[in-house]
Amino acid sequence: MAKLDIITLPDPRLKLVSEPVAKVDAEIRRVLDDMLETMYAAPGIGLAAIQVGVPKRLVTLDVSREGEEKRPIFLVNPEVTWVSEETNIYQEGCLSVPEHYDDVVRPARCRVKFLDRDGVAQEIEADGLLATCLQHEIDHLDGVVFIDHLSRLKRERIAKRFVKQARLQSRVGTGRFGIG
Ligand code: GNR
Ligand code: NI
Repeated sequence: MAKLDIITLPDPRLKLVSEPVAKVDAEIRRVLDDMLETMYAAPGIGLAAIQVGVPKRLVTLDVSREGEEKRPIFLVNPEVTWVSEETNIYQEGCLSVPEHYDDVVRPARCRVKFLDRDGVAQEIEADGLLATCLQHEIDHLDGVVFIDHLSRLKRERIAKRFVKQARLQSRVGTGRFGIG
């Protein structure tokens, strides 16, 4: 297994619509295993493949609590098949939007069909944090980040911060600024 680098805003790849996986083979399983290692190391409770620069419809997830036995879930080509009318508000964060957290309104429960790590079709019904995280990850597969659910003012404020930070980083790298 290998730990991969996680891309952050304003990387344009976060806006890509990821491609469905044709066959769950050894190469796909290797990407899933590397994603799980990357997610646990971050640490995060979910990860979409595009967050490590792979535009395929792959997700890893584990909402087990610290000290509990780990319960990793691998999802290939996940699709939301049903959402509740009832909504829920969670303070969300994202490994691709480090250090920003805000309330997001989403359906409180959902059903998701997917292929598991062995390529077998599964369907799960979720509520609570799992339902939120599933929707957050499937959003990533469609190029949507949680800040897209916030008001335009909040979204643009956060986006601007990351553009500014990226500009500063590139200047340090070229030695034209600061101590770089
Ligand atoms: O680690 C994560 N925590 C989290 C908390 C609330 C709602 C969603 C998430 S997902 C996030 C990891 C991540 O960025 N996945 O794409
Ligand atoms: Ni995320």
